[in-house]
Amino acid sequence: MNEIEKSQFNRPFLGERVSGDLPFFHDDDSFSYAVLIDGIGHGDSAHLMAESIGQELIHYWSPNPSRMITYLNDRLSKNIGAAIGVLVINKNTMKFFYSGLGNIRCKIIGNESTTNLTSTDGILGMRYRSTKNHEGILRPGDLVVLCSDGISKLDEIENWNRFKALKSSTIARRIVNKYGTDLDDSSCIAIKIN
Ligand SMILES: [Mn+2]
Repeated sequence: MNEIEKSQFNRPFLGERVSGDLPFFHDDDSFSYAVLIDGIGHGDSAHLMAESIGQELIHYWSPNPSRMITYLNDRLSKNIGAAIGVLVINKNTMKFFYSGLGNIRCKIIGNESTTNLTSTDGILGMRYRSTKNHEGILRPGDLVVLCSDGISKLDEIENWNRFKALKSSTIARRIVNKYGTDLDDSSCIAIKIN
């Protein structure tokens, strides 16, 4: 079985104590999940919003991330809004599904090519649209990166092979430190298939 090496790094808006981004992971026997939530605004209010969405989400793990986002949207209380990206990996087959709503980027850097998985335009809880599931197969050597919109210029990275040689924890931290802005929460999930 392939090893799925997952890490995240989360840096608040400059001067804030807490981040309104919430990257986190979950595993069950068959599936490995990675979730990135970007609560609207920043500081304490955005942080609490992202936390409350995360708390709700843990009741709806499903191999179908688009369905997870729909369930979640239906159950959120008013005045809660966020962007969200959900990646689900089948640990036996390495088949993945990704679905996103709002400004979350998901990039798969393979040995031969790089794929950008688009998120559907909208805002969880406030401006819902049903989201598309992207699917594919992950292979040893692949790197998956999920980023909040505090990270920019990811497309300008040309030498991904240098990143791929690093540990996932180093990749996530480097991407935030190098490509994150001080004027938004910046977070990154890095997943290496070993
Ligand atoms: Mn943001």
